[in-house]
Amino acid sequence: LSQKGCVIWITGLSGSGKSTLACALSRELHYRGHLTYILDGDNVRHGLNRDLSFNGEDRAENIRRVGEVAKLFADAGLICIASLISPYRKERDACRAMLSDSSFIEVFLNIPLEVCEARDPKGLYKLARAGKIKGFTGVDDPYESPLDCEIVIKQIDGKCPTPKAMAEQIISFLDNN
Ligand code: GGZ
Repeated sequence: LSQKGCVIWITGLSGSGKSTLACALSRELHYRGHLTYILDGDNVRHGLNRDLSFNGEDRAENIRRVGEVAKLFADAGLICIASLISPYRKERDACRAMLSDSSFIEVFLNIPLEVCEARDPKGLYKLARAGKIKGFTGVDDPYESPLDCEIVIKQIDGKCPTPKAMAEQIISFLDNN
């Protein structure tokens, strides 16, 4: 694991566990002596991006701004963990293009919609199915899976890996690249 900064970009559906993974990863990296910073979609939307809605244009701008800020952290030598749905391939690729080849690590948290929906930690899927939230990712708004990302995390024998196991999968990639 090198000391230079990078961006670990976690993409996936609402309820896939992006924020939990970001926290677990941050903790494991701290144990190993690294400085990290988490940019979480849900949090950033309360401050920097509080002017943005969930329409297509605003989601694209949300992704772009988080990409720009993530790059600043990486330039400062930190491991920046960005966790947002980031449903559009084009915008994720634009964030990748801001950084050098090895400094953008895209992680697809590939948890099936049914599983995310069954978890429904904030009851948002229920509201979306009832038509009370319009344009909810995976329900009536698109999610474009990465085609060629560095890391894919998925269920094994129908079970999600623990956050720690997911974090270790990412760290072993960093160690080897
Ligand atoms: C998707 C929504 C929506 C809609 C509110 N679609 O699971 P959460 O609750 O805590 O995280 C989701 C968060 C998504 O913000 P992001 O900045 O990650 O999204 S994006 O990258 O698409 O800009 C969800 C909640 O906000 N939420 N409305 N319509 N998720």
